[in-house]
Amino acid sequence: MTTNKSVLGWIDEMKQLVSPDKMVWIDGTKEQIEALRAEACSTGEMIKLNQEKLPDCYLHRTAVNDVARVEDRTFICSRREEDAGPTNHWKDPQEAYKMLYDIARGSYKGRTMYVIPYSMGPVGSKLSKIGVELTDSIYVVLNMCIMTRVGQKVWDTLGDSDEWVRGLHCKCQIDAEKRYICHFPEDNTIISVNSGYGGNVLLGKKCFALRIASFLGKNQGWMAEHMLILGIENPKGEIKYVAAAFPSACGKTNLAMLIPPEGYRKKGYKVWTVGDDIAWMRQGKDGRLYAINPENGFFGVAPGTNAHSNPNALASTKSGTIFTNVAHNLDDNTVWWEGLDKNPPKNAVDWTGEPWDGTTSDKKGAHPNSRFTAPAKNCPCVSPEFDKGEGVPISAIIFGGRRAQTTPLVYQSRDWNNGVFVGSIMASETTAAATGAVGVVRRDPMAMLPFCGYNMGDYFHHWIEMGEKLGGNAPKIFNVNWFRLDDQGHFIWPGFGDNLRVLEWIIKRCEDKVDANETAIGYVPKAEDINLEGLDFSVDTLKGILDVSKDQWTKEAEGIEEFYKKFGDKLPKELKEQLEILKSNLK
Ligand code: OXD
Ligand code: MN
Repeated sequence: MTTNKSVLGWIDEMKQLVSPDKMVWIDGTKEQIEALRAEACSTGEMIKLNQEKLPDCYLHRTAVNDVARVEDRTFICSRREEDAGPTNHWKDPQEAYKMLYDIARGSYKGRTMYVIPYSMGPVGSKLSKIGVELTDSIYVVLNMCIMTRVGQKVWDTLGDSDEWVRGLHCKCQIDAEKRYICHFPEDNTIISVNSGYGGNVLLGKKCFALRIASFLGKNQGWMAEHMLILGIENPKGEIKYVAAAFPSACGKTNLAMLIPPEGYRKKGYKVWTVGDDIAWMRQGKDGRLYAINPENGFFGVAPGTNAHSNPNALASTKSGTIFTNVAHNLDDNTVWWEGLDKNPPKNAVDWTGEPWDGTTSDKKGAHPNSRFTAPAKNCPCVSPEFDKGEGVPISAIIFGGRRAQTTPLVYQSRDWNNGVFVGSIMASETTAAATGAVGVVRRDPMAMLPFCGYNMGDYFHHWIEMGEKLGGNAPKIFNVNWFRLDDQGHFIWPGFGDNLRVLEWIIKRCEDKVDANETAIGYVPKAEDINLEGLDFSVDTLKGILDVSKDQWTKEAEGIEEFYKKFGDKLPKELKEQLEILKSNLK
């Protein structure tokens, strides 16, 4: 345990507030985890799955009103409203504490307080940070033990320091009307009440590793980003790393674990997964940008994950995994979700707990945002660098969204500031990862709209400043769009493993090995420079999705101008200039 006074003082204060019947210090040992699993199964909170087919795997169902992140109930409680900025919901911290303490007061009565010490990033790494989460949910404890590094080593590393993030989670009654996910960046504190859904309650993830960490990063000169990290190894054994930002449920996990197309595999190409959701990046001694994945597992979207789309993710879920809100196949006590295979179970229970016949029902068996929480070490292509903590040097930063039109398959920004502009204008059609309408185009700068813990105008400034600091060592910045549709509404680009063809072009550009066409928005590949070998895809079709339409981009520029107005004086002049350049290029 710990003798750290700031930790003990805060736990004591929270204990007085929530009045637990008992307290358990989580040490992350096998014995403790086993005992907690057994307890959760005895109360019905979790279901033990077929231990031969899925060893150490469990199923959990959330309340039906609690299945996704709740952006409209997520608040940044900075002292000044302006510091939360126009894209966040804000609450005055004094009022927020009062409201949350009123909700939390006495809410652990008859329950246990679990104290989870966790490290985001390998324990002890200079790039890592420590948090403590208090929760009354075994499900949260067991998920945190997969998603983060938990245990005594964390207390030992923390020592007497008071540099750690406080996180209080209270399930309360899962009352959607009193659900709040609040962040106090100036106090390193997170309070989440009335939810049991991962993105709202695994406080190390979105709340700490993105919202609080982005604020820390701005003040300390580093970056916390909603990015996967992957390494591409060429046949000579050289590995280049890229970090890529996509909005939620746009295929980050698939890209992070991509299987090279056969031709590439034969030549000796390999892909290594460092992270699938979050990157913390800092300038290294050699001046380059280094990234770690602060997480220790994958909280992936289940539907659509299958042996074709992501065999590595599927393999990662075969042991030690918690499934949330998927269908339960009663015949063999396993799990199923839409898109897993073409054999939905007949004798099953759907994600709401109702009997379900997948062969006849027109209802879904799994919720569209159902998840697996799987240990990273299970992943067949996990990077040997994963646990090292020094970080991997990033050659390219890639932005991407889900756009049926307008945005070409890939383009490169002209320079860093133009790349920041490209990130700032990212737009995507919404998905089921958050509550609200699905399929509506929304601007989601750097895929950080729901996750930036401070004023997004200041966040853009921070990006510009990082570029100045990195100078000639800065990664090159690109944008991709795997999601262009044809007239019948079908995806044109095959995606998945074939995305390596685009990554190869990106790496070649970083190495100055390939030319490009300059367009109004940046550099677009010459169609013949994307390797289509082994793919039934014509160069003409490729030209179609590399096209930059002046009409569409003129409309886009109007949309950007409108969006930029939100930021008022906070919009960096560098981005205003970039917009002017785009407009003049389109004339
Ligand atoms: C996630 C998300 O869970 O972005 O990663 O919603
Ligand atoms: Mn995410």
